This record gives sequence, C-alpha cells and structure tokens, in this order.
Amino acid sequence: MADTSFSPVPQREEDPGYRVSRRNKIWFVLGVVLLVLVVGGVVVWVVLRHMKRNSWHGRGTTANFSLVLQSRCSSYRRDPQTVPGPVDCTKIVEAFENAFIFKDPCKITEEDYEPLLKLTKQSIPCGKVLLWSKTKAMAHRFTQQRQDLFTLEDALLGYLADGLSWCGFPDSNAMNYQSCPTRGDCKENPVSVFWDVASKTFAQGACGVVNVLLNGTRSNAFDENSTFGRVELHTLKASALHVWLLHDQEGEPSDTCSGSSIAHLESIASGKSMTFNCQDIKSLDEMRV
Ligand code: N1C
Repeated sequence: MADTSFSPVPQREEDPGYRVSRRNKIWFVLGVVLLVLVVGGVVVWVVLRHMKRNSWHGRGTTANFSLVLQSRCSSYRRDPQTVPGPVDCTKIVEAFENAFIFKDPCKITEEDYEPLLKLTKQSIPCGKVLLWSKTKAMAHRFTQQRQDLFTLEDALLGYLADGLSWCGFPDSNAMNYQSCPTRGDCKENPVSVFWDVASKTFAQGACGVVNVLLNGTRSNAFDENSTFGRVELHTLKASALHVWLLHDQEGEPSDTCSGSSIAHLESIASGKSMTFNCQDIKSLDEMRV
C-alpha cells in the first residue's frame, strides 16, 4: 500500500514556490506578447516606409543629385555678363535642396524655390529669349549654334535642372531615389512646381521680341495646357511675339500659321498688346532671329 503520509497533496495557492513560478509565467507571456507587438510594429513600419518610397509614378531622384548640381553649376559657361555678381555654387546647391528636403513632395510651393531664384538671377538681353513647346531638342540645337540666344536651359537655373528628377520626404532629410510624384500623382510636386516657377521667372524677364519655336507636326501647335501656353505666354511683358512653326522636310504639315491654334495664340498676344508674327519653316536654317 502506498504511503501517502510523506507526499501530501500540494496546497497550490499557499505554496510560495508555486506563486513565484505562476508570476514568472505571467511575466513570460506578457514579455512574449510585447516582443511580438514590437517586432510586428517594426515590420509594419518598414513595409509602409518601403511602400511610401515606391508609391509615386515618376522617376526617383537622379543619382548623385547634389554632385550633379554642383558640377553643372561650376561648369556653367554662358555670357557671364548676364549673371549679376559671382555665382556661389555651394549656396545654390543648398538652396535647391532646401526647396524640397524635409517636405511633403505633394505640398511644394513657388515660395520654396524663392531663395534659389534669387541666387540664380540672370538678365537676358532684349530680343535674345527663345521659348519652345514640344521642340526641346530643336530649340537647343539652335541655341548651340547661336550662343547669343537663350532658352531656359541655357540660363543657369534651367541648365542646373534640365533632365533631372528630385523629391524628398516630409519626415526625413533623405531624397527619394525610388520614385517621385508626377503631375498625375499631385500637381504641387517638386519638379512641376520648379518648371512652372522657373518658366514664369524666365518669361517675366524677357523683353523686346520674344521668339517661340512650336511644333508644326502636331495638330495643336499651340497648346494652352503646355508650360508655354499656361505659364509663359500669360507672364510675358515683351513688346512682340515671333512664332517659328517648324514642319517636317517631307509630308503635309499638321498645323500651320493660318491654322486655328495659332489664330488663338495671336488673339491672346494681341490682347496683351504684343505685335504678333508667325512663320512656317522646314528647317532651323530658315530661322532669322
Ligand atoms: O510644356 P512646354 O513644353 O510648353 O514647356 C516648354 C517651355 C519652354 O519655353 C521653357 O522655357 O517651358 C519652359 N520649360 C523648360 O525649360 C523645361 N525644361 C525641361 C518647361 N518645361 C521644361 N522641361 C520639362 O519638359 C518639364 O518636365 C516639362 O514638364 C516638360 C515640358 O515640355 P513640353 O511639353 O515640350
């Protein structure tokens, strides 16, 4: 017969050893729950951050953005007489970056670029501005040959930014190299606001006859929604507008100086008391500026 006198049924609640081990168990479970919550939180944070970096539909910031700006700034060689005072490239790069670093890439304002605009102020001589719309490569080819003429990209401000992409984050000083917002994502994105304010400033400074190279292979050579139609035309304070409408060497033109889109452009120019002229051309050699 088993002797039960030396193995009493344990008095669970009263046994101090039992109480300690139960408390330990509770602490252990709480610890595990806390750990799971912390690890889960970190994972969710990393995933959300990654999604946020990749959530826009445009190209991410150009690699080595600051270095590219710095080297473009120091290699800028156009008539130095157009730039008032010495150019401080370190300050210019800093002002460019401060316009979008640590900011929501959908809430950029023209004021954000104000310091950069001040540092890159440039006065182009009267009659020497060439605007363009849907003819970027041709316009640049032309001003390569004619160093006295300036597109926005021949001015320091446009030269710095041409072809680049940039944006940041509201809560960090990093640049987003994965993706940046397009106009479709949000209108107030760093790149769109930049080109709008740069184009506005450039057009405001133009005087005398302003030339614009438009694309005659498009059905609407003058497009009211383009930067030229939406921003530049309305800010011009010049005395005259000369349109060069470039066509293909062969084939029928899609739009001409006598077409309705140019007539519309003429009516806007006349409303601003600007003399208006339009010339159909088949080659840049015909441009007599
Ligand atoms: O919308 P657009 O042309 O009519 O803009 C061209 C017009 C030019 O006269 C320039 O002064 O506006 C200025 N401008 C630039 O200089 C420029 N460089 C690069 C406007 N946009 C510029 N970009 C980029 O090309 C920018 O991303 C913008 O959205 C396009 C506009 O090109 P477009 O439609 O052919």
